Amino acid sequence: MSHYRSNLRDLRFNLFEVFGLGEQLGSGRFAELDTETVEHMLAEVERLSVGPIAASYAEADRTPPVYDPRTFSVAMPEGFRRSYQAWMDAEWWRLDMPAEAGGVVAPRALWWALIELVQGAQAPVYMYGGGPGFGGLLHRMGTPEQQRIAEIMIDRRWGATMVLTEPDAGSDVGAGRTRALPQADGTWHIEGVKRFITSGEHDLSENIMHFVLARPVDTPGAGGPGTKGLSMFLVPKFHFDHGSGELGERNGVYATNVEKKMGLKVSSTCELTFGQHGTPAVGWLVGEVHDGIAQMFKVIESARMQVGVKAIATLSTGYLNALDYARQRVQGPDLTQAADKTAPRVTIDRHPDVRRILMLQKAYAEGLRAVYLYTAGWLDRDHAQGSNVNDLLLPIVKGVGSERSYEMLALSLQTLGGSGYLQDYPMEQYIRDTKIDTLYEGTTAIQGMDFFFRKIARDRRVALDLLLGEMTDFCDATESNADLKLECESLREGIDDVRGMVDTMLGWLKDSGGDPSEVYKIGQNSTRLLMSVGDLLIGWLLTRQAAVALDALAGSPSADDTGFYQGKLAVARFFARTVLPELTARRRVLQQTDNALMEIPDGAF
Ligand code: ST9
Ligand code: FAD
Repeated sequence: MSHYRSNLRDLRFNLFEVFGLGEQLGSGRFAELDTETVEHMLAEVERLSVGPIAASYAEADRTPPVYDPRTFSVAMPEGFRRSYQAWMDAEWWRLDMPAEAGGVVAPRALWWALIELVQGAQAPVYMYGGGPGFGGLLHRMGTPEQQRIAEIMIDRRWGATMVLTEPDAGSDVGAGRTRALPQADGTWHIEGVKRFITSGEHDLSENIMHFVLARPVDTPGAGGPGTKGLSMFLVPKFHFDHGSGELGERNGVYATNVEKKMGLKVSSTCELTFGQHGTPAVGWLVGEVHDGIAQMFKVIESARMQVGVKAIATLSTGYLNALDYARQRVQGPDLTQAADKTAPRVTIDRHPDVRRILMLQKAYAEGLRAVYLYTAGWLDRDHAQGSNVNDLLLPIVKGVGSERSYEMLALSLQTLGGSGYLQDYPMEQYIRDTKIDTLYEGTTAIQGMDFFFRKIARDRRVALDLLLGEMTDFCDATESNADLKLECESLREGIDDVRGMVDTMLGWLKDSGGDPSEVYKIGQNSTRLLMSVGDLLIGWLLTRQAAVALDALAGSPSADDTGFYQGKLAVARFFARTVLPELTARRRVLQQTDNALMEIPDGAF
């Protein structure tokens, strides 16, 4: 039986009933899609995910890729190869590519919904399969010759990587020392060592295109310090004919190590060495412009979304596995009959504490799903409205999505008691495979700082106010409904708490002009703010769902739908009562921040 428990019902509820996807279809940019086609896509990708994509999940963990240091090569496990091939052959990845590069234009929320299914089943299938997506991006950014290269990458399904990190340049990408030396023929020779490169070497595709950040030397006007001095280069594993795509000699980029990791073992994480084994690593400057960090952030934005959705997808299957178990496992009497040693034993989902952790998992799994779908939806709305709400929300999808999913997956495992600790169930692998999501693509601390400094302060809080305005409008329109009064009250308090936190932090930022140490107070609180806005968003979206569910219950839904909609009311109320009130305490903690933490002698830790 598949480890993967999908939640297509909730995906369809979000897409069609809450966010009105049906109204976007059949006209304008999505003229070629209708509801029936979209339903078919969802069902088909679910079938693939639960089936062949999930099939090798445990096997690929227990028998991970094998690295051969003599040939610098990596052999992938056979089961995983079949899962990967099933995804690539189905060609759904065309929905993420521009039409000019052979893509099919589709709403972003639909795309990410499909990717939740794939990643919940086995995320590395999507990660290794990212090559055509990189090709699509190259098609947008590259010169006409590079657009041809992009077509080759897509046609031949080449793999691709994003290559930023070095031993001394992790969060601080601008500390990178890998150099790019200009050649007379217009190419560049790349020299240096990169580390932790996902999909850096494997045998799933005939070629791998590395998208590498390096610092040009001997180049007027390029190559200064920090991230702004970095340029982006295409460095293929094998040279190839730029017209036909036919493979040529090996290029001088080699995987000189593959890391042994806590989880996500089937994803090869490589040290890549450029130009140090007797063969130059030849590269081409992307778009013939020295604009590397901005170009790489196009990839990073997509990858941050991917990482958040990966974590959220895993939490969802973790929760549904836990729920199945809790409905079957019989242990202990009902609490009201605890004194009666002859009382009948009940399934553990009757125990208040198990119900508490199940409902918390449901709240975050379904709430975060709504958050990423809402965020993706802004890409289509931003298109029309020109705001930055999608940018604002990316660190929430990535940072809050990964932190809460990891935290909640511990509760999924806990629900199974000792059995959860065994490899008989997928929980321990879920936890190991999800920990990475708080680390790569910018750690949570980096997401928190990005959220405050770039997405709120630098944006002069325009996007944030737009978002909080939508929440307030919702409360105005909904609070007269007695069934949602309590939820709306909690939301209003939460909005007020978030405004208070942001005002205080912006005040510190202003004061830091006179006293630079004031900025430390922001640094102590940026993750707190990120997590708090995440909780507020979840609370709001769960309440929006509850409003839709109330309307649906007023009709005559089927028995299954009745249970589903009642669940939406229950989870919104639970979150409003047990989580949102925490924002007031967090605001207090934030507002009483001083710099005592920074003044503690370093040796006192
Ligand atoms: C990694 C990979 O960890 C993990 C797994 C990958 C799996 C791959 C699978 C992918 C599958 C699918 C892919 C599809 C591909 C393509 C599809 C495409 C559609 N937003 O603040 P400043 C820019 S990889 C946008 O001064 P510092 C901006 O240009 C490793 N842009 O920064 C800015 O200039 P300006 C991941 C942003 O102090 C410039 O940077 N590593 C943003 O110099 C400088 O900004 C990390 O993520 C933003 N949010 O450097 C590193 N922020 O201001 C984490 C900055 O003029 N560290 N820019 O606009 C950081 O993010 C740091 O904060 C830093 C700091 C490096 C940006
Ligand atoms: P550090 O930057 O050393 O951070 C250590 C700690 O300090 C963290 O808690 C961090 O939050 C904190 N910290 C650091 N700087 C600050 C600051 N200014 N303010 C507050 N806190 C800070 N990279 C690629 O380029 N391509 C890939 O494909 C890729 N895949 C990866 C796959 C795996 C499995 C792993 C483990 C890493 C991968 N990475 C990749 C690298 C990844 O992006 C980095 O590990 C990550 O950005 C963090 O860098 P670091 O590990 O050097 O940690």
